[in-house]
Amino acid sequence: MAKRARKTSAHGGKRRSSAASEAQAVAALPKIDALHDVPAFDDLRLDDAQRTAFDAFCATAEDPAQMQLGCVVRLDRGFPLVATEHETLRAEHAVGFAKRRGEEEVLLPAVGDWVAVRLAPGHDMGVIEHVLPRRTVFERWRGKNRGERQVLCANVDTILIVQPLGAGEVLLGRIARSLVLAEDCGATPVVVLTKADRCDADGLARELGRVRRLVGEGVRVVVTSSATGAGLDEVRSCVPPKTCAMILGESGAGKSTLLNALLGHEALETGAVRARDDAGRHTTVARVMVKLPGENGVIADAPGLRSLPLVGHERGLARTFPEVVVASRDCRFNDCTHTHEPGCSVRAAVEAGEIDELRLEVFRGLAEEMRVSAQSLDPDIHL
Ligand SMILES: Nc1nc2c(ncn2[C@@H]2O[C@H](COP(=O)(O)OP(=O)(O)OP(=O)(O)O)[C@@H](O)[C@H]2O)c(=O)[nH]1
Ligand SMILES: [Mg+2]
Ligand SMILES: [Zn+2]
Repeated sequence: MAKRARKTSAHGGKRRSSAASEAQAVAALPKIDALHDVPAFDDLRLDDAQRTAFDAFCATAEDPAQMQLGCVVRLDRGFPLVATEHETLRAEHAVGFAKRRGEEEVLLPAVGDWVAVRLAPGHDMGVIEHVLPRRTVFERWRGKNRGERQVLCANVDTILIVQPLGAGEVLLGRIARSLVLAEDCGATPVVVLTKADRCDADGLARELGRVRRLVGEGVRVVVTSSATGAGLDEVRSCVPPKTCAMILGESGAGKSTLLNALLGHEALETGAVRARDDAGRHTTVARVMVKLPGENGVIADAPGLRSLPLVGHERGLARTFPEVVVASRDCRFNDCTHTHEPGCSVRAAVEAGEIDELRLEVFRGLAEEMRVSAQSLDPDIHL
């Protein structure tokens, strides 16, 4: 079993039974040597602010010589795998992370995070002491719990929004919601329509037309089939070297299968969908980053997400529907919902053919959801 670098780990100092079960958990983790396609330190981009923050942290740390700079490239049942300049190692969280949990917001490391990790001499397990500032962060609100957010990927450049073809209509509402979240965090969205082999030419043209109408000209749409290999090079071209993309979509959408096709071998586990409704069975549980072969970047796989609530994502909404926001500046009422109000310049723009009615409809749905969610989070806010 791995020796700990310090006694002051988040899991340390507890009753023996919990220490023993933690030891079991660590022993059950995939062995580093058995993992393939794990990104190395040089595959990931560190910006100057992050480097400076690491140096500043080391300047105040005990035994700075033990500190290494690394990137979290996997999370298996909560245990981070960290790629440092010198090696790739398992790590746990310093005790501070556990203590502060539940009080103020704590930066628990997510996949993609740059961290300061301590490795004491003679130990093979590191301790993450600090999470460095994030360039971008993709997070989602979980359930109805006030203030509970889950970071899915840090320092992400591109969000690959996956929707499967060949199982009824592509869900435009889901794509729109994903666009808002991607834009909100400052990542570039790309829509990836998977399983094109399940769809005939007419069906494909129809679905592509619907998606195009929704996303407009500014967003790239890629059609792929992991069965025939179609569209794979186009996906690769969305992930240039030193960039990180995250794949986002419902369970069964074909995310892990697409990654395997891009890698050229079965690196990630995949699962059958239910014949009845094409839903997946949440095959992927770990958060895993893989390095694409050749001159390409890194993609983070993630478990399928059923819900993507919109809470306070006004910036993302405005970036996704800029024409609606611009037109709404001339509405008579500040809080115009662009449904029935007199003097609504957004509806006027739709009537004049300047704004697509479909886009306005989707915008209204998402804006209304955000008004409601803001009220349920804070009853004192009435929008
Ligand atoms: N026909 C066809 N089937 C596909 C394609 N891609 C994936 N599938 C099938 O879709 C099912 C689900 O694929 P996964 O890759 O496990 O889906 P996932 O999005 O990773 O699902 P979770 O890990 O549960 O979130 C599997 O049975 C795949 O074989 C494709 O391009 N064509
Ligand atoms: Mg999967
Ligand atoms: Zn209006």
